[in-house]
Amino acid sequence: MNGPAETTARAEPGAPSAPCVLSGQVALSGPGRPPRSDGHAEPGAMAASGVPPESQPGGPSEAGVPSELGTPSRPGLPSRPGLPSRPGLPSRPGLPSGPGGAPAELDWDRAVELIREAGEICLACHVVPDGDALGSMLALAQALRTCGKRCLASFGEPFAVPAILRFLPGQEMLVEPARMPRAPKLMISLDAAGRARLGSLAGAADRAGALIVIDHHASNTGFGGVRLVDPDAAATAVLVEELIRRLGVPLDRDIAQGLYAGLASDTGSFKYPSTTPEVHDLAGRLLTAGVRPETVSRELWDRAPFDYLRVLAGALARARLERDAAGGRGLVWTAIAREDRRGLPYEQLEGIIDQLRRTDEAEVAVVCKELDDGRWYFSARSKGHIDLSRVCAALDGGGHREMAGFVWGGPVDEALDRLRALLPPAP
Ligand SMILES: [Mn+2]
Repeated sequence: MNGPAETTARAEPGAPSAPCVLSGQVALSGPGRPPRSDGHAEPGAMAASGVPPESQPGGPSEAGVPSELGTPSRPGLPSRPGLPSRPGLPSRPGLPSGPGGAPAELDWDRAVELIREAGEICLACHVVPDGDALGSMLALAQALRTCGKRCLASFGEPFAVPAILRFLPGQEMLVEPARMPRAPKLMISLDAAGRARLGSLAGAADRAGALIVIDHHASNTGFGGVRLVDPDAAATAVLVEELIRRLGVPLDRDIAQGLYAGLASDTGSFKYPSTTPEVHDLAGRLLTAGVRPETVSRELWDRAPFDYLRVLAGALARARLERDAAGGRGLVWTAIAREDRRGLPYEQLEGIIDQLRRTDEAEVAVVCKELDDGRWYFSARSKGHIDLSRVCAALDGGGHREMAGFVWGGPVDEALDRLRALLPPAP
């Protein structure tokens, strides 16, 4: 873990002398920057504290449950027209704001204003951060540092950056949650659908003089005084990029890297239906800023210790196909007990579901993974015909239609029986 590293106000080396718009004037778009519009992907549903992003509030709330990447999406939403390239403009006519739509123009303005006035800014993302949570937070932290702000970034215990995210720049700004101010003057919450998702930092959020919430989960509970929440955004990174743009901070490679990690994570490597033209536009701008997509992909998904191959082989060898399950649509599942892990950390098991869900004969894929504490985490995927968020909600978990999960304290077979019974019959 990175040691506590309180950053003091300083400009990013090589940054322009006045990279930020912090005095109320407008921020011009960078030269050559294309007009921008938001992605309109389905949000990730979110969970109570410590539960993977595929789980919803109301699910189990233990910290230490790993996160799963990606957010499936709801196709067919109309795209929104491009946003103005300058902040402070009147709100866009005809565009929704508030719950269910884009953030209100007023909230963007208030966020920029609060940041402008702040000396120190505390950032927090959800516990057991994924690529979007940590990537978005570190990108914003670096942008704020460029603006000359003292910036502390953290997340609730367990305070450990997942191995696959250790390549993200800006981690020198991470501090242990206990070192965050008890009552920050300005706090920004990222990718957390509710205060509980901030874990041990929820209290600091409650006590903050001002709380800006940046999130894209439909299940967002409505916390925070200034809400940059857009359930149609493909990732929190999409919203952070807009905030950074409104602050007038140019995207450098390190900032872009965090945003790209968020975007790639929550679109499943640009494979989910949340992958809109706007998502690719943003990805293009991030590549222009210097991101190497092959590097990010390799770090996030395409590397593992050799033992992983053995663990994967075992999980695949144990896989069972139940063609008659789910009303004949089929279920494929496997289980990975702690002793099957060969000492690999739990987080290393994240990609195994992606192998199982290839199965043509099964609409539903499930990987049952034993947690370090002996409970089991069930990762479930469907191909869209079955709404797994409902199925898993009935088991005290939750998530999205195509990606959901739940934690189970009893025997695996018992959970599988319950799950089978909850899968809908043939149409
Ligand atoms: Mn996200």
